[in-house]
Amino acid sequence: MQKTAIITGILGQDGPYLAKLLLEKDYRVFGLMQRHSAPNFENTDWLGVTDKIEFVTGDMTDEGSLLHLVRSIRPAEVYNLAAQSFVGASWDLARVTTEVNSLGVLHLLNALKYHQPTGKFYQAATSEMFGNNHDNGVQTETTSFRPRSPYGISKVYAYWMTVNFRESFGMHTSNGILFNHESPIRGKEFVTRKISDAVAKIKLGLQDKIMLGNLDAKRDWGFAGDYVEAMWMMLQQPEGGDYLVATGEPHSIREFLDLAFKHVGIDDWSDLVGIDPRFKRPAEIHALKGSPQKATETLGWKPKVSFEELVAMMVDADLERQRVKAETPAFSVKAV
Ligand code: NAP
Ligand code: F7E
Repeated sequence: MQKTAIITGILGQDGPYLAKLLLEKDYRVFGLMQRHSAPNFENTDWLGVTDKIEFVTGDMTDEGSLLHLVRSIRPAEVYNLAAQSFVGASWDLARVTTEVNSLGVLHLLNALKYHQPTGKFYQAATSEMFGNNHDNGVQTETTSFRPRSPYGISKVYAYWMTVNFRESFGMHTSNGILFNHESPIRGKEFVTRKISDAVAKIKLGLQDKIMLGNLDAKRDWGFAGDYVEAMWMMLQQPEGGDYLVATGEPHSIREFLDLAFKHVGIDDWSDLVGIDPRFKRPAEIHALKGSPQKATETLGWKPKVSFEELVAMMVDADLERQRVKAETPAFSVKAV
């Protein structure tokens, strides 16, 4: 029988990649999107899945919409990817961040408990929950949480609520503690895409310089297309669980910049990058390095795309976007 899944956050980065994966596995995919006067389907278009997803309107802050969603679809699997996911904005938007990322998850778990308790649930947890904590330089599933941002704090609540529904009601709920993962459809406010977009424009003479914050922070970056496979694998296990998904390879923003500029033939980028304190965080996470050992051993998951390939893929995609834009004739309106 065809399986049915709900993906929240369908128009973001991970939603379209996961939808593509599930559609290839012959799932019926419902995508929850917020009500927008002008919804942006650019990311689902990029992956060629817009016409295959059944879009439904709802909001993580509106419990009634989630009860209705689960009751009417009765999904086999729910992937909760919706979030106010930008760490940098979470200090100014602490309440919205909490309402969406913490209480929203409680609403969705309750909807499943009441209307589809056998449905399996995936929660998009994050390395931001660890803050600067590590065990001998590495984060694992047993490293304690010490979040450094309202975003990280909101995700810790959701993490424990997901564990609690498993332990209290025997539901199949899982946390994927995912480290940074990127792609050509990453939002432009995140540092990797901000860089790939700017490098493409600088190469083509469309931008002079890029302004950034802390270049010394290190992140464990992987490819979003690889990471959504781990999400699906978690829900195919006999029981729910908590898994860390990472590459185990940290790189600094400086290294990302260096590879991105070199990819377009610019070796010395020192005059092309400026520092603007507005892009620095009130509290920074200095370095992240996750061990995906449990995911590898239990799920059989491994990252496929290397850091170098990821940087090249993102810069190439932004160069191609600019090429297409330049070749598209300007729209002319005929007087009638
Ligand atoms: P994203 O691109 O920011 O997408 C998040 C989506 O959530 C957006 O489509 C957004 O809708 C939707 N959303 C926000 N508020 C909502 C609300 N009130 N009701 C319904 N939908 C709402 O994030 P992503 O990179 O795909 O990440 C997916 C999930 O993984 C997020 O929960 C994120 O926190 C988590 N995560 C991401 C990473 C990473 O490196 N990418 C790592 C660890 C965890 P609009 O499109 O309408 O704005
Ligand atoms: O910042 C530094 C910044 O915003 C990465 C989200 O998906 O991954 C993401 O959160 C680093 C930080 O991602 C700029 O200070 C320097 O150290 O790309 P980011 P993030 O904060 O790591 C985690 C796992 C999530 O869960 C989140 O949802 O880059 N940085 N200069 C900058 N960052 C930004 N955004 N802009 C700059 O100009």
